[in-house]
Amino acid sequence: MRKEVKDLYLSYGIDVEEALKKLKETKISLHCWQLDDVMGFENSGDLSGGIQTTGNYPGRARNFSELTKDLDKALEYIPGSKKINLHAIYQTGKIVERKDIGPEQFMEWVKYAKERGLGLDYNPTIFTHPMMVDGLSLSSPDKNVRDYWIKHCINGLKITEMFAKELGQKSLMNIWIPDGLKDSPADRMGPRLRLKDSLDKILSGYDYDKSIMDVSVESKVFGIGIESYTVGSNEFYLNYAASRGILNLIDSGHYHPTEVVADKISSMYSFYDKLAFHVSRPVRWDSDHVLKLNDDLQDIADEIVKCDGLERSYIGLDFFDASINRVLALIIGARNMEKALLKALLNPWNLLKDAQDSYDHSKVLALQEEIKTLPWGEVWEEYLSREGMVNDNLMFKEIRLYEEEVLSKR
Ligand code: RNT
Ligand code: ZN
Repeated sequence: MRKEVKDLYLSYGIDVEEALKKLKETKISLHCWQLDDVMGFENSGDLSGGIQTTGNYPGRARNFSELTKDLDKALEYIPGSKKINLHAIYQTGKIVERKDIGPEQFMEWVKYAKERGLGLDYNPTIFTHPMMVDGLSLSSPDKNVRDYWIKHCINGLKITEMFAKELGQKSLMNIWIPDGLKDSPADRMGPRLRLKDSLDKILSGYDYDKSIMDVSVESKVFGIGIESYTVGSNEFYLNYAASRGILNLIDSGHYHPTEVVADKISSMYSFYDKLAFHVSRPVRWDSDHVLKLNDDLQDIADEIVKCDGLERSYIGLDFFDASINRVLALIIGARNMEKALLKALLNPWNLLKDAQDSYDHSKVLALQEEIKTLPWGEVWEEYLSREGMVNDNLMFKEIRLYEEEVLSKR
């Protein structure tokens, strides 16, 4: 990186070294499910629960060894501190019934993470399963169904706590359920009260160590085939999380297209100490396209940085595209998250804030536009080289090679 670049940023009051340090320390949780189209290792059949992968690109990882091989490849190109985000369906060894999945089913993952200095996060898998009767789980009118998934989640708390203990890194368990209705509900309240009760039973079902792990709930606006009513709506989970002292997870694909997701972050941090994210990219009905470095992503990164939220956020990614090289998709999405955070860390927020507070909106506009052309790309290249990683151009060529040599032979 040229000295002129550092000096230029310094003239805006920005210390490039400080920005690079913060970026390197910020943990990004890489979702393993981009690599196998959310299939997992249970052979549970086609994905269901209002989510869908489209495309049939060759080379999908079909088991633990292929998935970790692809993950290792992706890790070679994703700078900074990383965690891996797992779902219950990625249990290994002798496959057990979903409700019985416990810490033993994740020891291979712990070994994998330990060897690489990675953290792990966990998600109960409450979709693609026969006990999702009529598509319902924790909000089902059938007590057997609710109890089944309550047990699955209580075991999840134990798995998550084990991850945190074994790896010495904080861990998140996130609960997302697809429960909802295709057409106008006759009863909106009943399912919500049942969901509330089920969540209470989960949280009181195991006394997990709150100093090393967190639990979050993830709302959604609608799903495919679940267009008219989502039990776990935004208001439902916001209030649930606030009243129970747990986290609310913001999936950036789970709001109405005209809502500005980034605007929610400062509102949330006004009342919550910590926040969780699934950073994604919604397109039409789909909430899970690969992250692009677009304004939506930049706004989210800017707000996290401005709210001093880097250390108070669980930043997870959530997209799944089966129509392109899956390893490349994971790398590009993760690199874009890092790029957005870097750009956010290099922006002179204090100057902008001062201008706003002194009613100088002309200066706000001028400065906002001026900083867009600062040479952040050169800082990005520097970051990659310090991390021992090749640039985007070479990365693409090398992943192409991996595709020829490994993925296309599957
Ligand atoms: C679905 C939710 C959920 C899943 C993953 C697989 O709409 O975003 O987080 O994508 O858990
Ligand atoms: Zn999500």
